[in-house]
Amino acid sequence: MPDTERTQVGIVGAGPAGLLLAHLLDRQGIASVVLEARSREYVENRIRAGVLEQGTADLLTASGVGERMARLGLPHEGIILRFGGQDHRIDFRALTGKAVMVYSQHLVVRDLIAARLAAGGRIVFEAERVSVHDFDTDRPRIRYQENGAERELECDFIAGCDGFHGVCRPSIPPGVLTEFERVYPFGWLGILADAPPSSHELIYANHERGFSLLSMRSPTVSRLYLQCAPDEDIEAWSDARIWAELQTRLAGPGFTLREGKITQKGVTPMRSFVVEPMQCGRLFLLGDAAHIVPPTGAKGLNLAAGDVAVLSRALGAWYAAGDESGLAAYSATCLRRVWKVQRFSWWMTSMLHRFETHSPFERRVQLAELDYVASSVAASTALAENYIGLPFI
Ligand code: FAS
Ligand code: PHB
Repeated sequence: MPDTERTQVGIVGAGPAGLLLAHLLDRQGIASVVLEARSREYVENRIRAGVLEQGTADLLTASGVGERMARLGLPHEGIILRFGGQDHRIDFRALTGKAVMVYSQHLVVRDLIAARLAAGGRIVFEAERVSVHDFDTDRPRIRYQENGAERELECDFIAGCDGFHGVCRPSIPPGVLTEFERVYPFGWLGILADAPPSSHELIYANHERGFSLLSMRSPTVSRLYLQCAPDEDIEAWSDARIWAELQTRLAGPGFTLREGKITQKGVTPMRSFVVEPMQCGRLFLLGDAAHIVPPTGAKGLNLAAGDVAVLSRALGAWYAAGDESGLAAYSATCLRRVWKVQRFSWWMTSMLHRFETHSPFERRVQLAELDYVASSVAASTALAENYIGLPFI
């Protein structure tokens, strides 16, 4: 017989969604247990997103985990669109009064793990064979193995925060979910390099040879991406070849791209994905478990934070007053924002990447769209208000 433990909310996954949810629930006096398949060392060093919307940064600060972000985060008041050999700055502060925070996802994860453990929170790392059960009843259960021992977690609710390849979404019976997907004919080859960022702000470049992005992680670490085939073999890309391609695609007026030691490289395929609804009985899906966006709009992590804001509020109302309305409306509330963010991420991706299937007419229309965004206050405001982040609720 497995050892049985009881909590209020069982959370599968210690990425940004699962950890932020556990943190916000704890601040409402709601107990949770987080079950994570990987080691603490692995999740704390997994390099992914780099841009926090104003709402996400404010949520971290307001909930008491923003100290290191305040010290190391880089506030950014705009981005640069580079096309046709020219630069066009989108001024977030002037257009929206807001900004974004460049702060690496793995540091958000470290900050949240530290806060949970300092508060006595329970995170089971290297949990194996996690499975979810009876979420169509009021006594859902999670089974797993810890150091080879069978365990069972009894809870009131299960939060599926286990990412795109997790176990929770596939555990929902056939016929309940509808999937929406668009797979893009390209991916991103991303690098981390010990090179001071060559620009104070992010540069999104549309070049004849393909898209590239200059981002950063700190005053001494650059994060750069270039569009590649979705199944690109990273072994075919020497450091010299990567830098040469970035030099070509990021060439701009008065711009010099500083090179340095590449410390990490990888290829990420691109898709847009949404599942409806984002809940089934007492199982709720959050973050990448429910939706994936192409990273062009810097939205993946921020969408996860939005889902957490909605569910943590709804669970708080249920425990405080038995109010079920927020839980019943969880999917509809999240999906309104999810689809607007999907649209923006699809639009940024379509506008900035080279499509081999584009006719010469479509290529001209794409360049005209960039020119319109760069030259119209209305169009650049629309980009800015989506980039800094739509309201969570
Ligand atoms: P996560 O995937 O971060 O976390 C899920 C967690 O669940 C993981 O720790 C996983 O180990 C765990 N898990 C999975 N299955 C489990 C099981 N069966 N049992 C227990 N635990 C399980 N977004 C951006 O905005 N900008 C970017 O540049 C960017 N780059 C990315 C690069 C890559 C390679 C990937 C995969 C994603 C990238 N994203 C980016 C998106 C990414 O940041 C996600 O949106 C973000 O991690 C979402 O957080 P979570 O929903 O918590 O999912
Ligand atoms: C990053 O810094 O990793 C990053 C920034 C902006 C994006 C995507 C990725 O749109």
